[in-house]
Amino acid sequence: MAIDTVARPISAADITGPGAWWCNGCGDFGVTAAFKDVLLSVVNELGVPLERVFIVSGIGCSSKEPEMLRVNAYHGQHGRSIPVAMGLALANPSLVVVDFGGDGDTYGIGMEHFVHACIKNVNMTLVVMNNQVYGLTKGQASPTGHLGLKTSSTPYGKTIRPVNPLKLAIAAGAAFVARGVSWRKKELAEIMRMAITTRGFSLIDVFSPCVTYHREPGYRGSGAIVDWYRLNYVVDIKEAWRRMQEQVFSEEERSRLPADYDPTHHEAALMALRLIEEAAKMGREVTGVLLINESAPTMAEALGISADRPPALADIAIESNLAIYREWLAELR
Ligand SMILES: Cc1ncc(C[n+]2csc(CCOP(=O)(O)OP(=O)(O)O)c2C)c(N)n1
Ligand code: SF4
Ligand SMILES: [Mg+2]
Repeated sequence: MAIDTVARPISAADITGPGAWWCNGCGDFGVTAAFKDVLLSVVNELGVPLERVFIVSGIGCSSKEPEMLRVNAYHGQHGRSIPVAMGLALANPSLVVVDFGGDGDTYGIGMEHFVHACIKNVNMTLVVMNNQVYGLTKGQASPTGHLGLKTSSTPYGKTIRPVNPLKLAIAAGAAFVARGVSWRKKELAEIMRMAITTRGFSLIDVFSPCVTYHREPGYRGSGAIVDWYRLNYVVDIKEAWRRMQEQVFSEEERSRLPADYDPTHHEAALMALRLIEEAAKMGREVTGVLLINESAPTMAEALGISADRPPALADIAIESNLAIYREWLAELR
């Protein structure tokens, strides 16, 4: 979809798309609502023209995000949205590139792209709507499905341990690593704003419940799955730091670490990884902003690509470049 410049300020109606076929109560509605708020503030407050925002997606329920919005977008193939996003970020570094994926999309078929995007520090934001299942294909367990999760593909409960995308992103050198939840819109929007304004690769893994295929014993009916997450599954990183620091870190370590959890601290990666491990022992997953570290060059910077002379806008016509093309040909002879 190609979007023309619209006069600022823009309203929610300007960025609302035709809508996706999502079940009533799907967590992905919450992710959309948060992102729309962010888009309004990116355009109206930060002054980024709407046509400089580009969103991409793969295939899945979550990947129908472009249909929920009216922005420049590319709805691609299952697991392959990250290479497209990477191409956009390199071809025109002045774009705000946001990729919406699913947990199967990103951490299954698209896993190698995900890890390399972290390592290469592509300047983009990846929002993964993590519901622990393959929603679009009727609810098989995904790589993030927790141990014991019963689905159509794991009728006796999942026995293969889940992937932890936060640990992978931290270890692979992402600039920004966070987890949001779809039912807390304000907090999720704040995380998205921070991710978009961080230079480098940003991962936001969002628990976005599938109300149709994610079932937990004792939690019946739509809305119950949110209760399951709230009561049994998530723990905020700040809270985890307060509650667990004594059991996880030695006195000597605590003496040099901040009193409150700080994602910008130079040892935040270490703190986050150890708290994730400790929470996992109790069957819990951490949420919140875990890491912000803008010290590494982005992929575009490492390649010498600048926003002032974006490759996408370079004039490569033969007539305009005849002299240099002749020079190159002469070198090859
Ligand atoms: C190459 C390829 N393999 C498999 C599929 C089938 N397929 C479509 S969506 C999907 C999984 C979707 O799960 P997820 O990425 O978690 O998104 P959700 O629907 O849960 O939001 C699969 C396996 C496909 N479309 N293309
Ligand atoms: S199947 Fe699940 S993920 Fe897909 S729209 Fe319905 S609730 Fe959402
Ligand atoms: Mg999924």
